[in-house]
Amino acid sequence: MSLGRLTHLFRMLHRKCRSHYYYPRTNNTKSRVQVPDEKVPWDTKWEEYNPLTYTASHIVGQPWADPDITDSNFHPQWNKMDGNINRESYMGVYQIVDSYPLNPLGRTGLRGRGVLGRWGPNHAADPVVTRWRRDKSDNVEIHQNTNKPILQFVAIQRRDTGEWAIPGGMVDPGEMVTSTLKREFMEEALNVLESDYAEREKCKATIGKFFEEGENLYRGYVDDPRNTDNAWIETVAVNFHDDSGTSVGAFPLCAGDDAVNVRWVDIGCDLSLYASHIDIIEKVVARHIAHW
Ligand code: RP5
Repeated sequence: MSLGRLTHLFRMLHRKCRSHYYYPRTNNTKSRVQVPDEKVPWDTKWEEYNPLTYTASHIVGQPWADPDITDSNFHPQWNKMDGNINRESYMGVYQIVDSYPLNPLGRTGLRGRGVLGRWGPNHAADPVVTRWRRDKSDNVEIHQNTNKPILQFVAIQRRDTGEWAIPGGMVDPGEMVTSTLKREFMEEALNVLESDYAEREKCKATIGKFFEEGENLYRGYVDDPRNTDNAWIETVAVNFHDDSGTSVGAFPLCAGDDAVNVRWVDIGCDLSLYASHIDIIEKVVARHIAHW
């Protein structure tokens, strides 16, 4: 087996959602069954597997969340568009077992929905906004070890875990992914929610134009710590690159909404990021032949 294929399989095992004993946002009260690598695939028999079922009480009844699977008025259309809710997975057709959708990457050590709104795939969008790192004379900086230019991306620090991340967010029902990408970037990295009408309109116009030229980087599963056996996050990640650094690259950043900090971060292989965002960042590096 090639090294590339081995690396791919290793990553496909989803780790972040198994690596914490306690499920996020539960004050260490809801624990996961620890799932060893070899027991992750559903087709590996594990008869004693009987994890906790947990759905956070604060999501019950929210307009953005599904009802309980046992609700007699809930008739989800799995693996397809369900009205304006996208229940299709980028990972292919997922199984439904005893009425519950099964995580396509395998066991996570927790049943239920956790804090996720949807059973099955929860669709997100991640804008990867990049520019070159430049010195005081405005020359692109080259890394002395790799002899490649250093790429930077706009990263936010998440309020929930404190980790640095791509400023992504969930796709609202009926919303185009292109709109989610713009909305999330403007809310989390430019704080438009707290700007006045005139500023917001100006920002929308500039971002709208800049976001016309996106390059698809990735669509698929995110190894998010909130994933469960029956609910998981998938994303579409798109790169918006400011080559000259004069448009969005020169914009003043300001953290908003779910972000407590925002900044341009130098990209390198030693970055530590939320969920599996480092895998998305690695793809943008390959696209621009940048330092890694
Ligand atoms: C990640 O969580 C996605 O890649 C996206 O960045 C983010 C969406 O969740 P929220 O930031 O809305 O909590 O899995």
